[in-house]
Amino acid sequence: MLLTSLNPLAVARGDDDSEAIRIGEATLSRSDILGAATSVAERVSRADRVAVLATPTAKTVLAVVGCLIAGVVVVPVPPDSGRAEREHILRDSGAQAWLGDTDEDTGGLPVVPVRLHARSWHSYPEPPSHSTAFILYTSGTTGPPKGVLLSRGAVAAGIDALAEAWNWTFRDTVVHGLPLFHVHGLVLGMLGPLRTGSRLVHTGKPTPEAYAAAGGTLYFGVPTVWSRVVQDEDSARALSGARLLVSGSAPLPVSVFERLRELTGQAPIERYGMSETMLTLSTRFDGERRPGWVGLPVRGVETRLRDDSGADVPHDGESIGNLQVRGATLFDGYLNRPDATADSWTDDDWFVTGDVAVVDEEGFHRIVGRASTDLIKSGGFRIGAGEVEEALLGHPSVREAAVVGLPDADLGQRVVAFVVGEEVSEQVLTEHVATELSVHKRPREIRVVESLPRNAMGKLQKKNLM
Ligand code: MCA
Ligand code: AMP
Repeated sequence: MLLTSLNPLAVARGDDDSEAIRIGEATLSRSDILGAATSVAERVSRADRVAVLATPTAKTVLAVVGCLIAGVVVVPVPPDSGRAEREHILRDSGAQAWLGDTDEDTGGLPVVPVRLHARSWHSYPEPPSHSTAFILYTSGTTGPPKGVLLSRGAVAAGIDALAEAWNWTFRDTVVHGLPLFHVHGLVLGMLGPLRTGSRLVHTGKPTPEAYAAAGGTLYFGVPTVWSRVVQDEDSARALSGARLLVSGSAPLPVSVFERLRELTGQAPIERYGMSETMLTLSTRFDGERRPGWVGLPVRGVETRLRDDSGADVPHDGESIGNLQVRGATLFDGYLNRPDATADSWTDDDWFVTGDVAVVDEEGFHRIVGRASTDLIKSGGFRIGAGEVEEALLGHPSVREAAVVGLPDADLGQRVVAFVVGEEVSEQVLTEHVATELSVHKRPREIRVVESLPRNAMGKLQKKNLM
């Protein structure tokens, strides 16, 4: 078995004709996936990179796997991405074709059809492990989202490290209902099952009822999903027979951790990651699970804590430092952004996560928060305050805007916009952001103010808005 292979089907095990993936209305066996995805590979193989409209459907699975088979870079496009965001993703990535519905805004790209029943058994050589598998767009504190370059080797290493930490095997049935355009749903949630040979049930929306009905062994969710599960006690109890309940993408409140343990009889696994690093820290299937803590570095990853002057921060369970990581799961930089890429690494080649953390004597990590208040996590989605402010300023009624993430019991943080302007309509502005960027980036609240808090130099004091 090639550990660096990213043809996920190269490590298929078991019965090729039984159900491998259930998603939307479709069920696919491994042999369905291999045949139909290879047929996609034949149609895209002359391209370098293509856009895949990442709806939670069988066609997305086939499009992604087909590109991986052919060695063509996949640029997942969030289905709800609005005009400005989609235009940016398509232009910045240089995508040459569009795999997905044609009644969408395809940015003028030629459309390559994905057919569920097409079959090809052509065999493609495995591309080098350093070649790019995905360009994933993710928000920064300012400006439009940046394209994260993830190599085939990094993706494979990331999945294999989690397989080891979670004892994840072909005996598992993975269940989740996460979007297929981020690492969580796409890499862990879709390629993970294919590479480990486990079955996948994608529930569509990640509702408590759908999770309860899915009958899985390994459940993935963002904290918002788990917080909704514990409010539906019957659904939560139905998960008692699962092997592992895994939470990540944002901090899991201790109260939700405890409630999950009470209702299901098992403590959830918490793990930490980023689009740029994939998953780097996790508690283990056979190790301690401590509420509020995300565990140990996964295989192939190292971490360190540094203070603002670059000095080591002691691992005493209390001292807070900037979390830096390095290892096999890291990205290769931001597309077209050498400046941002250079800023993200230290001189001695550690990636600066932008998260602050503590580490205890046993090497257990707790994420304390982010160094910048301008990156918001809402429902597990990463949202840059700057991009929302820019979208708001693009509306004629807005003169000034400041966006912050305020605590929210359901979403972790909710996007709140403070705006100065004339004849501001909250509904119009919310809609404007939802259609320019994407629906989850829309402010959940707009507060119209006379002026924004600024210091004597005129610099915005966001802390005063939080
Ligand atoms: C509301 N809606 C609108 C508008 N307002 N539609 C258009 N325009 C509007 N103005 C509709 C939405 O389309 C949607 O409809 C519905 O309202 C609910 O939207 P929303 O409130 O945003 O969603 P939610 O139901 O509250 O979603 C909660 C969620 C979601 C399911 C937990 O936040 C989610 O999927 N999060 C996962 C994020 C994730 O995977 N992050 C991973 C990145 P309809 O229901 O009809 O569609 S982190 C990562 O990858 C790293 C590596 C890691 O560590 O994992
Ligand atoms: P994204 O690039 O969308 O994956 O977002 C990455 C960010 O999500 C990280 O930098 C963290 O701030 C946050 N994050 C991911 N997992 C966790 C976790 N288990 N606990 C706290 N924050 C997390």
